[in-house]
Amino acid sequence: SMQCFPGLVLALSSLLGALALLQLSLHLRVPSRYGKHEERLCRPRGRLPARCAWFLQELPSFLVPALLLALRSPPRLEPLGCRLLCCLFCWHYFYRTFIYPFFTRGRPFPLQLLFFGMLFCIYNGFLQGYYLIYCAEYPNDWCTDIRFTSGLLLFLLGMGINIHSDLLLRQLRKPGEVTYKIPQGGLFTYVSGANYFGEIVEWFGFAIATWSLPAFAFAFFTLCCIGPRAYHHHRYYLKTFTDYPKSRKALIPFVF
Ligand code: NDX
Repeated sequence: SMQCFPGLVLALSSLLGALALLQLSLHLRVPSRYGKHEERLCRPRGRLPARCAWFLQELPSFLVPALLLALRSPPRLEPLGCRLLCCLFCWHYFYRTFIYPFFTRGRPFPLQLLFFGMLFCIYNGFLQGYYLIYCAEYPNDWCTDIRFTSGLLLFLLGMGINIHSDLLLRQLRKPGEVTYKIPQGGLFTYVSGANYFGEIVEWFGFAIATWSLPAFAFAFFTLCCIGPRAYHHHRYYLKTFTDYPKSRKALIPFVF
């Protein structure tokens, strides 16, 4: 049966950090080509409806850690922190896999990115799940540690912002519509990338709560991946809408 190999965790986390830097260097200037940054009507056949695409892409991030948690024998009962944290991760991806895709009104998603996105989700789902189920050691009172409680609070706050902002974006369109409008309300009052801001806060909260290398590597990846994307969205809005709110920032309210 499986056991903890600390070297494997270190290697996979380092590679995740390296992928973050690669992602940053590839997409700081040019955005990832999906959604509003995909050239219109190019490769019409190489796409899948947004619903299927997001479902398939994010499913492994839910399934892999959920299976690791369920199948570990003997089941890991101590300490509580490990299971709780693994459940938090799965909870986010339950939303992203089983709820978000069924309501999205997004444009068809490029197959090629879907393929890499799935690989990424398998990789990260395995790393986070494997670490928490097989490697992590927490004192039995971790749930009352300031890192756990403040991290959990940030996680919940970020998740709330992320889900609320996803909802506001979805309401900009009627079913079947694919046009872009100026997002309004919630944190969009302050930033163009409100959903991304929420997601970044969420994963840094998770990293603080787990206090682990894999979780910090993933938070860093998230920052490198969707941080620049928020900036590209912001530039797109400024270019497209002459009446775009002048005081709105790209990612961080009042700052950047
Ligand atoms: N999926 C994370 N790199 C990514 C997919 C692509 O979950 O190989 C990262 C994620 C993957 C990427 C993933 C990782 C890196 C990959 C990349 C492909 C290549 C790359 C694998 C896994 C790679 C190397 C080589 C380095 C390994 O039509 P539409 O779709 O634009 O409609 C949109 C709509 N909308 C509007 N509607 C009306 N008016 C407007 N003004 C609108 N603006 C937007 O709202 C969508 O339907 C919806 C949301 O759009 P958008 O663009 O704001 O968000 P989106 O980027 O689609 O993300 C959706 C949610 C969001 O909450 C975000 O926080 C979360 O997913 N997310 C997204 C990306 C990554 C991630 C989280 C994370 O890293 N944690």
